[in-house]
Amino acid sequence: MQDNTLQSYQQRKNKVLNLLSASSDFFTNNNLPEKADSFNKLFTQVKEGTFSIVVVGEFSAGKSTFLNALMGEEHLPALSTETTATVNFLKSKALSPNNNEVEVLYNNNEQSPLYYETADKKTIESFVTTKSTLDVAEEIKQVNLFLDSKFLNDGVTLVDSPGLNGLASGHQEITEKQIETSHASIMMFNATRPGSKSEFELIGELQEKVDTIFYVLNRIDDIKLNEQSVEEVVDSIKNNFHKLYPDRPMPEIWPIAALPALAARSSQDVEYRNQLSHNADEKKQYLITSRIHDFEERLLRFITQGEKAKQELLAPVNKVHALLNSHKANLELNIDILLKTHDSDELTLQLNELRQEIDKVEADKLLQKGSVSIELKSLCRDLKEKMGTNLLNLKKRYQSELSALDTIDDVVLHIGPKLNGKIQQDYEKLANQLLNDFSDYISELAQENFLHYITQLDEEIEKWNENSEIKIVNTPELNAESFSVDVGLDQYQQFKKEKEIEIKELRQSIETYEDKSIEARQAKMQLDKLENDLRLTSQRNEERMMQFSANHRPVISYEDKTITEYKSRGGVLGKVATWAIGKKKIIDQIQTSNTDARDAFDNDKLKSEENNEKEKKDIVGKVAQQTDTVNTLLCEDKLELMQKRKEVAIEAIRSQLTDEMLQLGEKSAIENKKKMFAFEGQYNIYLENFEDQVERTFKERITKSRNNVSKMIDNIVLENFNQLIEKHKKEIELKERLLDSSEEDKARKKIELTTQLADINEILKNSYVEIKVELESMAIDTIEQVTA
Ligand SMILES: Nc1nc2c(ncn2[C@@H]2O[C@H](COP(=O)(O)OP(=O)(O)OP(=O)(O)O)[C@@H](O)[C@H]2O)c(=O)[nH]1
Ligand SMILES: [Mg+2]
Repeated sequence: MQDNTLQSYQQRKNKVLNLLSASSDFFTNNNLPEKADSFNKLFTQVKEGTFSIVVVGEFSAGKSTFLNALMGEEHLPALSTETTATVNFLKSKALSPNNNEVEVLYNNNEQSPLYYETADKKTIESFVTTKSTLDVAEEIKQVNLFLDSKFLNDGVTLVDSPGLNGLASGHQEITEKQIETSHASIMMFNATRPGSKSEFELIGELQEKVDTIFYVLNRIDDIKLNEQSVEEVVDSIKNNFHKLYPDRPMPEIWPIAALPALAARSSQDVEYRNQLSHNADEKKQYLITSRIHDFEERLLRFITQGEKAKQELLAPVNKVHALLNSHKANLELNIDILLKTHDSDELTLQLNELRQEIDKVEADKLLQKGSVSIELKSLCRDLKEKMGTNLLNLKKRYQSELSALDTIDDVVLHIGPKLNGKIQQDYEKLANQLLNDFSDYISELAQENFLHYITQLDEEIEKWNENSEIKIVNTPELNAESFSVDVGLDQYQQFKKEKEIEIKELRQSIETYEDKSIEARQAKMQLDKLENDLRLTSQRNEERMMQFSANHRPVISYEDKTITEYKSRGGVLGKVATWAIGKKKIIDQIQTSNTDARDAFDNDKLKSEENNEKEKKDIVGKVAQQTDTVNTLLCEDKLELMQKRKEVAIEAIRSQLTDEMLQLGEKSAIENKKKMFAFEGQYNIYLENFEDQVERTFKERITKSRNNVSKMIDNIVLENFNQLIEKHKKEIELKERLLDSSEEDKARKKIELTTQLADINEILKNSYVEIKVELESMAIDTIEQVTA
């Protein structure tokens, strides 16, 4: 259904374009290029006609998220804190000057625009958000994103604006200015804190400046449903609306949830409910929760069928009618003259009428001159008054910025940098804005009263605007840093550093004591163990020696033994006998004793004794050595005492530091108050200085301009009246000439004029009537709906 409406809108637009080009052709063919030209201008205007819809609301209402949801991708950065810092325009991709998706325009005209191929969030972030390293509100004029979207067809521009009521400076002005140049607006409430006072103030301003306002309640998925239903929130906004604007019809309020809609549509990851990716079922559910579809349909209907579409097309059609008709009347007049020339009395009568007309024009000329200057005077009076109020508001804003700060350090941080130009620029901007209003107003005045001469007037105003910018020349000096409080914080920091070193050293010695204490404990334990070993060894030795007690000693054993001996016989005979029969065999019976066992026992005992002795000596040696070690170490108790002393010392240093800090704090609070007071005084003088200069220059400037413009308009009026008179005179001449011209000439002229008339009638009867009827019968979608 949406695409159908879009299609029929495009068809109608084509018809209007055809009508315009047919009219232009007509004048070109008949040698009237100037007239053809104004149709050509209308043609381009309709073809490229832009229509801007600005999204406004407090910060974090979800404006950027909503536009992303509409586009189906996350192009614009959206964060939980104040984010958007300048206006971003979303336009049709077809309008990109070089097929790039991003165009960054700077406030400083000398800085050439930047282009980026794709509108990804990261690129855009650095030019539009409060997180940027640039002072975005100050440096960036606007960022254009050229995207493919059905919401951006036919010259529609969607505008994301910085949130109102945030902390950052400059945002309010940017948004307010954008509202003034927009054709329609989407007012976005935040369902988590709906209907604040400032929101309704904003609505008041919107109602004055834009014809069409859509009211959208975003973040309905954030409402705690156990506390309040969506409908209750909607009703509470409606009630407030009715209280504040009782005469206005109750608006429709569209509840939506932009974030889930975006999460459902985006091809990239979008964080929602602490989740980065979402499955198809979840996405389906998100779209239902978001309720965005209904509102989108409504918006598209407005763009393609509503007041916007109708006006945009009807205005040029009416213009065609007016211009063709006027030419037609002229033709008819001329034909009439041609037909009636035989009647010279009639012609004389007409000539007299024309002469009277000239007199009337001369009188009008004087009247017009006077009325313009009266109107201008009252305009200047109004503007001066407005200047006064704006200046007061600006001063109040800067003063309240100061009063929101507590310390001079904060002042240095937040206001300090602005003293170097920013405040001055704000004052200049304010003056120049009003100066612009002045010239806009004059343009309007010209539109209303001198429509025929508008190009001439615009050119003059343009020239005059070029060198009219107000610049403050006399900049007062104010340096926030010179108010800085010095209560010896640096010395304190130095002192603190030294003390901290001391504490560190004390801590280290506590640690050494701890180590030592562990060492002593271990040595003592080791000694205990050795002494125990000694005891065990002695015990073991004793047990071992028990087996060597006297009654275990083996006795000596005796045994009888027979000993056979061979002995040589004595004497010669003996010798002979020995030689003959061998030695003499002697057999002895003897008793022998056996001490082997006893000796072995004694031997073992000795060995054991020696072993025991050695073992004992060994361990006694170790005990002696460990005793020495233990004696050289400090005892644990003593170490603990020393540790405690150091801890007390640390405590003392700490409390000294705290005392110093407290004293310093008191001193600095007093000093700070004094300095804040002094600064405030100087600051007010500083602001007033700008105020005086701006007010004076502005007054001088507009008085001078008023005189110039008056003169200029007078001249133009005069000149144009003179032209009119001239034209009448020419008519007289023409008629006089006709009286004398040949019948042949007249016949030729008649044919020429009748053909033209037929052509015009053709256009008016066919193309014009068709589209006119179609447009008039087009159902207009009105926005406001009485539901109360
Ligand atoms: N739950 C939920 N959060 C949302 C919704 N819309 C926006 N948010 C979140 O609200 C925060 C603010 O959103 P933005 O889109 O940056 O709001 P903004 O109005 O553009 O804010 P400024 O640029 O500061 O004026 C972000 O954290 C968004 O994710 C929504 O429908 N539901
Ligand atoms: Mg934003």
